[in-house]
Amino acid sequence: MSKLDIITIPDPILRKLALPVERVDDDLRRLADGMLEAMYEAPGIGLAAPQVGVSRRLIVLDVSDKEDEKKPLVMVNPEIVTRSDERRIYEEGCLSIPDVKVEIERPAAITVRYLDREGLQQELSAEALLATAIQHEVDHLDGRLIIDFLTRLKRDIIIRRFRKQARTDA
Ligand code: GNR
Ligand code: NI
Repeated sequence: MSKLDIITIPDPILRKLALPVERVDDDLRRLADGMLEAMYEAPGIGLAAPQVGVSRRLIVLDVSDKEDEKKPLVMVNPEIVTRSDERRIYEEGCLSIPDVKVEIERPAAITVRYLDREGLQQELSAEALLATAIQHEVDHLDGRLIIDFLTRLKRDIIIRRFRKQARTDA
């Protein structure tokens, strides 16, 4: 597949509710592989389909250390089914909002149910960085971004900056 571009704010695709994937077929696996490639190249630890302009419920992740072997994860129609009462605060970045970091408090541990790349249902318990990353990616599928955790003033300042930049880049 030719290289996928990662879109940035204020592209409206990032704000749409992504639709469920209806079939896990070769086309979908090709898309997932392209997303993994774009994620590793960026580099990032996760990527959601809307970030490559595809409004479908598909995410890819890899939180392994870069010296260790790769541990790619593909999750189709992910659904967070349990959330711990314990919270953790982590400074998150987003490939669709370059150079912006936001401290976000989320459940420290979750269980996520999803279809794997063969279309089989899986359930995974995650904590630490993986739990944070999965929640960040599922937020993308619902059109939610890390800047939504800021005050409206701070969010609007960032959006204005990217809008301006998009005009000068064009
Ligand atoms: O690469 C990424 N790093 C990251 C760091 C902390 C919390 C979440 C993330 S996900 C991000 C890639 C991205 O934008 N995925 O949607
Ligand atoms: Ni992101």
